[in-house]
Amino acid sequence: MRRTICPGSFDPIHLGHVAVIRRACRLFDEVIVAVSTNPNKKHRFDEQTRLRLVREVFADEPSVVVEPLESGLIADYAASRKAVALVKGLRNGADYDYELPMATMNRTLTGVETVFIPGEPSLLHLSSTLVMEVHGLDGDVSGFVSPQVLDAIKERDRAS
Ligand code: COD
Repeated sequence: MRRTICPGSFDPIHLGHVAVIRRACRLFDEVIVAVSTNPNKKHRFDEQTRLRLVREVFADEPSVVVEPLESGLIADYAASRKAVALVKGLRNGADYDYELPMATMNRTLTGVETVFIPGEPSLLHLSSTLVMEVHGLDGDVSGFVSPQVLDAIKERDRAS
């Protein structure tokens, strides 16, 4: 069983994330999508909502397991789950420059490899921040997120 971890804040998950995770499913037997919560950051969606949305989006993908990312080193988390690799999506050179030292550090710490998957060309412009900014300015984001996520974004509007 070859297991990998796709970590992210997924605040919220968008189609760029989904494309990378689906490709990871073709490379590994099990893909843990680990949803991170940074106590120093104000997330747009709480952890339970982000977990629920990722689970709903991948309800058709039996190899996906969704769980919260435990605090501490991601390399230790990967070791605790017996994952052979972390998967990171790359949008551009800036993502690569940010990720490369972490990949080397993680491999040095516990031997976990990092597999970089180049983002889907038509989705490289997507980030959760940009999706929410466009929505906040009344732009149509239905082409950038799954229907469940669009519903959650509209629900968040109603609650605010
Ligand atoms: N196309 C392809 N990939 C994309 C796209 C897109 N349009 N958008 C985002 N991605 C990728 C990102 O590059 C990232 O790999 C992943 O999807 C998740 O993205 P986000 O935005 O949800 O997640 P982030 O950027 O907030 O990252 C959260 C992490 C937990 C992954 C990050 O904080 C991290 O790596 N922390 C490591 C903590 C640690 O162990 N530190 C010590 C390191 S040595």
